[in-house]
Amino acid sequence: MKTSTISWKSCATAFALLLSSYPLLNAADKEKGMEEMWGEDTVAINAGHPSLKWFVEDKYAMFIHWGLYSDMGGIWNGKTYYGIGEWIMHMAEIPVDDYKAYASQFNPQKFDAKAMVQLAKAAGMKTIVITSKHHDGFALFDSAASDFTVTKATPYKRDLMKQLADACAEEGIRFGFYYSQNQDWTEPYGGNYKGERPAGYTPEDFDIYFNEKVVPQVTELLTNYGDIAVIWFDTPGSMPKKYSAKLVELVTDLQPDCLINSRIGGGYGDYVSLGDMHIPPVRPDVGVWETVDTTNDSWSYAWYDQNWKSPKLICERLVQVVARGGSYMLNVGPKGDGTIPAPVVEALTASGEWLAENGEAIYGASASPFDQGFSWGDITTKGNELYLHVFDWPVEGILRLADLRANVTGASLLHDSSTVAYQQKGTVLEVNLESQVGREMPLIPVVKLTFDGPVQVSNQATQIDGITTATLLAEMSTVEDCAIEESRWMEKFGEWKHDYYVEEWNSEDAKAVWELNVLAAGEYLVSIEYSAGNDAADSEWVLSCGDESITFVSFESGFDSNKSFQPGPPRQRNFVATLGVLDITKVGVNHLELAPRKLMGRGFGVKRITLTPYR
Ligand code: FHN
Repeated sequence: MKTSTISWKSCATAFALLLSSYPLLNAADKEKGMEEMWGEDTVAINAGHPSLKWFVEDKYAMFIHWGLYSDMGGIWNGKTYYGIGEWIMHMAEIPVDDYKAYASQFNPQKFDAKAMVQLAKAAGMKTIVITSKHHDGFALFDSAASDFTVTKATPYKRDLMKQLADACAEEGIRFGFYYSQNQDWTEPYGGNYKGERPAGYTPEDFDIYFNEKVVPQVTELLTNYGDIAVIWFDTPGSMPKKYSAKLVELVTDLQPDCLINSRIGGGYGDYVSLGDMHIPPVRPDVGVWETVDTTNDSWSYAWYDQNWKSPKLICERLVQVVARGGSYMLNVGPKGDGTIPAPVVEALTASGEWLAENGEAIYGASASPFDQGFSWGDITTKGNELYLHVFDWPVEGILRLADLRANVTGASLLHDSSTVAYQQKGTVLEVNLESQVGREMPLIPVVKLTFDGPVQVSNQATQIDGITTATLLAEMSTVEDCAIEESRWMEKFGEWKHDYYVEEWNSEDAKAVWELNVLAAGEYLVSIEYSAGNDAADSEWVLSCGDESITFVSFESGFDSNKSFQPGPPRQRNFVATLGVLDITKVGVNHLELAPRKLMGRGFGVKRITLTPYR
């Protein structure tokens, strides 16, 4: 990341909302914030782990959230509880005994491990990671350490994890377990137990839960199911570091090749799991990382959550993650009977067909040489090749790229090898897609460019190509006397949103500067997206580039009602204002500077500025 002053803490409103969305956090968690709960900001300390090679090359995994909550599907005692499906015990305040008794109804007769694994395979995924035990404490495997398991407490009686492990081994898919090590809502000494704690309870009694359930169960998982590729821990919260250390020791002893994600807590882990559903628009500097995402909004099945991602959107999100240097784990939520909802099967099959044709640009690919994406799509790379993933076909049929420190020797469409016209003048390349108009195209056409050497880029400035709209995000700026803050919050079915803002303008000397690489001089229509409270209304701002400038006033942007499933304060709304036309007269590197002229309060929070060619 090129910004040096970026801060990951949430802005006040969003942070309050976020904490109210997770009322189970204790006071210590609240002080430390969500970073501690996810452990996401800890750069992996074990980046030398040999299994990271496959992790980095494979790119794409299936995440599965499945348990008793899937059978409830969002309904308890005839009433729908909107929110994250697997949190229904918390949302509906289901008493521990009632929740445990529900296991007698769990009978996933339609579960077909082979079909599930084959779906992952058809989708182009290389690994499956499933919730062996989520926060509710119910184990989908046989365990001597608990009676609250699929084998002992349900009419189904068979070990679901064994079936899936065997099917993965047969089909050549890597297999891993999600395990909630800290939260266990049905264990009297577990984190955030939902019943009355036993008399004399002290927080140190977590030790009992840890030694009597976590250690034996993790041992079982790493002993009875063959080679385990990943053990995926979650919500470490304020769990003392010694427990994370103990788990690392256990996993390393039992299966040294098994990877551990950063949500083990305590600064441990072999790679970083970013915040849920976070696809960073600018390359993060956190070592090896992944984004976990869902096919809809909730993780586990809930009848009301029908916001399915389309096959194209799934491919786009995968490409964006790979283009920023990460790996993508996409979740499916099977129903209680073991079947996967039809829209998921369709979307994964169709996106898998795209990958079957275009996988060369994903598997084993490296990040784009550019730290950010483009308005038309994104780039992945391999050796001397660049792969341009065209999400939105350019209106004039031309893709313009600058600052390429190598010469193109060939251009073709990856899926059918048909040649594509191009012209390179110095470091600027124009790819001409006009002749492709009207031809049948894959979900995302990929242009494969071959160069005479590795492609290097000398500056990461946003390219202003004179054709498409360029977006300048807050996190792409360099700031002085103001700050770049992350705001993240959860919406209706548990989906996390992540935004960054330039805010906290301390003085009229403050400024945010975006570097531009202008390929076409001319007039650009400028818009700005911001949020501003009452105290910041009527601030005056100057946006300048070279000798040209625009002066404007910011208004209070108002509030949106809280869209989360938990009560909470309203969220400050964003407002988009068109500021006018800016004449950029110089080709090459320019600086777009935003500064207050009359500052009220701490000013507004700027999310993005866009520049659209005007004529
Ligand atoms: O609380 C869990 C949630 O239910 C889900 O399992 C996600 C997946 O990343 N992790 C936690 C919240 O971040």
